[in-house]
Amino acid sequence: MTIQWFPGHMAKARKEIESNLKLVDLVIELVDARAPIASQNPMLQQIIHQKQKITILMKKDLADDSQTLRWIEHFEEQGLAAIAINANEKRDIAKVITLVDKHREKMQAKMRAKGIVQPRALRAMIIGIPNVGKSTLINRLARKKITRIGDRPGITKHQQWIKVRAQFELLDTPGVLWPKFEDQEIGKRLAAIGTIKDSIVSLQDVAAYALDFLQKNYPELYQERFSIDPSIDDMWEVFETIGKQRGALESGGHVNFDIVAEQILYDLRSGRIGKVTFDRIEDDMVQIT
Ligand SMILES: Nc1nc2c(ncn2[C@@H]2O[C@H](COP(=O)(O)OP(=O)(O)O)[C@@H](O)[C@H]2O)c(=O)[nH]1
Ligand SMILES: [Mg+2]
Repeated sequence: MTIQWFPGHMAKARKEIESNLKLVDLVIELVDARAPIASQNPMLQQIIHQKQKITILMKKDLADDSQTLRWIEHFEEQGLAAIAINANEKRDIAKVITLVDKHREKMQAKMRAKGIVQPRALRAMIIGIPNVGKSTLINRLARKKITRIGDRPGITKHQQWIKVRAQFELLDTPGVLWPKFEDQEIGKRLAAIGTIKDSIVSLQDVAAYALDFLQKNYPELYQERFSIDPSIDDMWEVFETIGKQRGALESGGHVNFDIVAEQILYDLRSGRIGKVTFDRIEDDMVQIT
């Protein structure tokens, strides 16, 4: 699904989340481990105010492990609770539950201190930009496919609580917020990892950006996948070579650059090139919001 973010749409998304926030004790913010800063919503902190938050770096199976480790450290140094997961790994889902449990214990201890003998369960909601893995994580936490009444057209959506554990309840609908699309560089990173739909950015531009990034940051992975010397930085030549290697030709024997771009991005997004992180911890343009 491609979501177009118009000002009215953004205001509505924000309002919806603000009303749901009143129902929860904890916000679970999802970001993409391949771009943990670019994939944050630029206004999340303003929207959630002082609400407790944990951050989950999703798709760690596709991200550069050494960068992921450093990002987690960086978040923790800022006093932010963060973990990285692959939503398809059971033990990673267990880690999410353990982290939420820590917050629940704190919350319930406070309630007990106020004289509440049997504190209620912790309530949480998941928030993130499109494609970050919100539905996947909700389904994994629910342990079975949830069929929501609201998924059928013409039927009013009823919000429901999923009982993840006796003491951990999760809102079944995630908060969907917009990505940072004003900044060109961030836009390219989000497009490279497949978060921003190809229709808004030229496929060839994104693929060229990705190749250039790989040449500079992951020359071995680049050479391994494309069998081209990473020092050849003429993108026309690189596209030509890859196109010929793979037979991405059109009538007349010319290389079809759109097909080449598609193949490069497919290789990248599916992890066939290797584990790659676009937001570099040493990169000082990235700012935690
Ligand atoms: N490799 C990998 N893919 C994931 C992970 N989590 C989600 N995905 C995939 O990311 C895509 C978007 O996920 P989805 O849950 O629909 O995102 P949503 O738009 O935030 O609800 C789907 O193809 C998922 O299978 C993960 O941890 N690792
Ligand atoms: Mg979804």
